[in-house]
Amino acid sequence: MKAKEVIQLLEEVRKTRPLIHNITNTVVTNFTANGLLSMGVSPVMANAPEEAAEMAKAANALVINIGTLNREQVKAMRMAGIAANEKGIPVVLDPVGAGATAYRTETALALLEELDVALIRANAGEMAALLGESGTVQGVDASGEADNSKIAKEASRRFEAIAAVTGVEDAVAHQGEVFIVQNGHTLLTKVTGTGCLLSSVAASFLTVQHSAGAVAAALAYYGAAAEIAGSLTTREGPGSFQIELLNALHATQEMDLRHYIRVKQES
Ligand code: ATP
Ligand code: TZP
Ligand code: MG
Ligand code: MG
Repeated sequence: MKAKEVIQLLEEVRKTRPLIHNITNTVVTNFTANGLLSMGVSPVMANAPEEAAEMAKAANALVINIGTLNREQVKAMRMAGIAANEKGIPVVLDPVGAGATAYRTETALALLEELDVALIRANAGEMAALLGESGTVQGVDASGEADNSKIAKEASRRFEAIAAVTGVEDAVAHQGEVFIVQNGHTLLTKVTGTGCLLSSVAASFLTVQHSAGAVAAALAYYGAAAEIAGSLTTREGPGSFQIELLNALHATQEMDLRHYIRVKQES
C-alpha cells in the first residue's frame, strides 16, 4: 500500500469529521475521546441502555469494547449494535481480554453472532481465544509469539468480518486480501488503551471506505504517529509518549506519512 492511499483516506476522514459512538471500558474512556479529537473526528461515549440505540442512530460508526463489561453495558451494546446495523454504519468489536474469563469470551462470541460486525480488532491472544484456542492471554495482554496473519485470516473467515490482529506487526485480513502493517513503536505496549484507541481510529477510517485496505491504512497512520511520538520521547518514557502520541495523531500530515508508511500486501 502506498502512503498516498493512507493520506487520501486520512484527509477524507478529517474532512467529513465522523461521529464515533464508543461503548467502551472505564480505563480508556478519556484517552480514546482525546485520541479521536486529536486525529480530527468527533467522539461520543454513551453506555446507558436508555440512550444507546438513539446515539448509535446519530453516529457514523459504533465501537463496542468489552474491557470492563457488566450486564447493563452488554444490554446497551446489543441495543446500539442493532440500531447501527439498521442504519448501516460500521460496527467495530474490540474483544478486550477475551480468553481471560469465560464471561468475556462468551459475550464477545454472542455479540458476533447477533450483530453484523464490520471489523474485529484484537491482539493475537484475544483473537485466538475467540477461535477456541486457549493459553495466549494474560489479563488484557497477549503473551508469547503468534502468527498474526494466520489468525487474522482464520478469524475473518469464521466471523465473516474484517479481522485485524495487532502486535509487533499487524495483520488485516478479509475476503482473500491480507495486509501486513509494519508501523508501530514498543512504547505503545507501555501505555494502556493504545489498542482500544486504535479500534476507534479504525472505525473512523471505515466510515469513508468499508475495506480491509482502509483498516490497514488506519493502522499504518496510527503506527506512524507512534513512531513520531517515540522518536521524541524514547529517553523520557511512557508518560511523555502518551502525550506525544496525541500530538502526533493531530499533527501528522502528508509529508510525515510519506516518510513512515510500511504496509505490505500478502498474495
Ligand atoms: P495488548 O492488550 O496486548 O496490549 P492491545 O489491544 O493494546 O493489546 P496491541 O496489540 O498492543 O493492542 O496494539 C496496539 C498498537 O500497538 C498497534 O498499533 C500495534 O501495531 C502496536 N504494537 C503492539 N506491540 C508492539 C510492538 N512490540 N512493537 C511495535 N508496535 C507494537
Ligand atoms: N483492563 C481492563 S480494560 C483495560 C485494562 C488494563 C484497558 C486495555 O487497553 P488495551 O488498549 O487493550 O491495552
Ligand atoms: Mg497495548
Ligand atoms: Mg486491547
